[in-house]
Amino acid sequence: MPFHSPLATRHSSFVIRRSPFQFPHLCTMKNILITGASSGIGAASARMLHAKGYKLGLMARSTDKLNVLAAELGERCLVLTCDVTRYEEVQSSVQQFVDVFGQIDVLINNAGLGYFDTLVGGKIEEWHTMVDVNVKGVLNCLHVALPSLIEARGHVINLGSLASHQVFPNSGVYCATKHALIAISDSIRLELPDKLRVTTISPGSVDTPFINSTSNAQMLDQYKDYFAAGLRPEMIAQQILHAIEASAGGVISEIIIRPNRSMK
Ligand code: NJP
Repeated sequence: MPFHSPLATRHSSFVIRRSPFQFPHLCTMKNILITGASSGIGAASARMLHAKGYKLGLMARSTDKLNVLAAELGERCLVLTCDVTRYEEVQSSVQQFVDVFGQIDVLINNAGLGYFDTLVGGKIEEWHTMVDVNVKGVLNCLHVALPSLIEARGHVINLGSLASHQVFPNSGVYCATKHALIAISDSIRLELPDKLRVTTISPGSVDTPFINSTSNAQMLDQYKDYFAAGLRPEMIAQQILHAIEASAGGVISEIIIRPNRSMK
């Protein structure tokens, strides 16, 4: 069976191949589970990865949006309705994915949200939800997927943020949740260096519906143009693809990407 990879270069009628054994993961790095695939960065990543031939598990709560995306993409997609804060739902989704595709080669922990507010004005339910989705949701997915990922010598990609590295006003709890992802990524790297690759993708503001979660009307007004002028989600998808496909030569531990605010 021909081995098609980024290392296989077509010259008119023949294909130059390198031995799969030199780069064993390229033979199997096919099945990608994306959380938060119904919108923004997750949906853009699904489109880009699908175009490259990967098989995808599309996870989110919004079945209708996932179905629309899956219909657009066609075959090689599995819709997995799942709230990442519910461990049993994550278990069931991961099981379905493994039943259909065999193993998880890449887990993209992308589902997340942020509510902009001051510490004094912040709502406790919103703080809890950010911790539940951005931290516990990632841990739920990691815990359930780890055995399959290890078996596959796979790759975990965590969606961090500039807020993983610095604290911004009016988003202190969000920043805390994104700081936690650095610790989670580092612990994977330290404990499983010969079994898993791990990459943290840390973007600045990205033009997605992300900011629309903010319930404080004044904050929404203050930030919405800032996010609208942010990075395109396809730019983040491109970094995810790069992290997956570049891993033949080395592991990309982290990509930090900021909007080019000098552009008009
Ligand atoms: O946001 P959005 P982004 N269970 O709102 C899903 C980080 N980030 O693409 O369940 C399962 O378009 C939700 O699906 P649904 C950010 O922190 C962003 O911008 O159907 N899924 C949707 O698919 C996040 O980690 C910016 O509502 C749940 C997705 O999450 C990641 O990028 C900057 C869920 C959110 O899509 C993607 O965000 C930055 C749950 N309980 C980092 N709750 C930025 N946009 O500026 C939510 O540095 N989802």
